[in-house]
Amino acid sequence: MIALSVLSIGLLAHGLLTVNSLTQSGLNRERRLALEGLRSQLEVMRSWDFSECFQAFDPSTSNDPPGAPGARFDVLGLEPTRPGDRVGSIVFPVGPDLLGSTDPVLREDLADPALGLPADLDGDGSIDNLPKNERYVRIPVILEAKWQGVRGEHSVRVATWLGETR
Ligand SMILES: [Ca+2]
Ligand SMILES: [Ca+2]
Repeated sequence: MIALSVLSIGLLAHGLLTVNSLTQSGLNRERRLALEGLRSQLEVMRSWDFSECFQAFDPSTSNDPPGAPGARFDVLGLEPTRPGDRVGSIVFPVGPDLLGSTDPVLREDLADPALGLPADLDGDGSIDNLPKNERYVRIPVILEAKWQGVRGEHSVRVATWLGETR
């Protein structure tokens, strides 16, 4: 009888373990899809004319070059956390324009360690508070995927730098 109980507990534990590892493998699969989605979005961004990269992928539509994809993107195989939303987001270091425009502008003087700032983005050797939208030689960027997965909401993010490649 004692042996049977132990066996039952053993089977139960095994059953839980199987469910857990199935869930875990589902989560691992989702993470792989998310990272693959971020990698391919980064390729899309790197294929753009670098001088228009910020304008094409920032959240503002008022500065868009023709065909600008914007700051949100889909990730193949993953569902957004809210219906009608998109899984992927692009985050640049933007802040208020001290010269007066209403759209947030690319800034190099922000205290944002996650993006590696402050840092000289226009290559003039100093860090100031002027907009760098029109003149930059490198930009830090964070790509994030946030999705509704097997265990609820999940997200992964990668931080990298974009620069002139030619
Ligand atoms: Ca734009
Ligand atoms: Ca500078």
